[in-house]
Amino acid sequence: MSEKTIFQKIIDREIPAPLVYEDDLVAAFNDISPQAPIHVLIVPKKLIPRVGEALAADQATLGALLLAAGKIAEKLGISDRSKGFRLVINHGKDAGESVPHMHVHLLAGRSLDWPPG
Ligand code: D5M
Repeated sequence: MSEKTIFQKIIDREIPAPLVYEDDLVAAFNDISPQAPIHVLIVPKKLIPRVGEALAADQATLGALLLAAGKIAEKLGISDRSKGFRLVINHGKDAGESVPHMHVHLLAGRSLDWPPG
């Protein structure tokens, strides 16, 4: 059995982190190193190391991640088109992945550059 990821420890309540959102399949908490005024990480409770390694059996979990993003945005008052938010998933070295437990970054609260760096 490999070592739990830092996100698994948060989900299993072994490391304290207030949850912004939780349902049967996903949990969300604030990023420790925020890149925008709002920076939430939405994480599957069952480990998927990275999005490109997700299986057909993970389909419901992948959908739950995006549905959770919409609910969190609504709760935070950023779902109106006059505000808005960005979702980011980093897969691998070139994308800057640092935690091998798939997660969706929800970024908002400022104007975000495009293309990303
Ligand atoms: O993003 C991994 C993200 O995880 C990065 O933005 C920092 C964040 N992080 C790392 N440890 C923690 C803890 N303990 N709490 C909250 N956020 C954390 P990646 O896409 O892999 O580069």
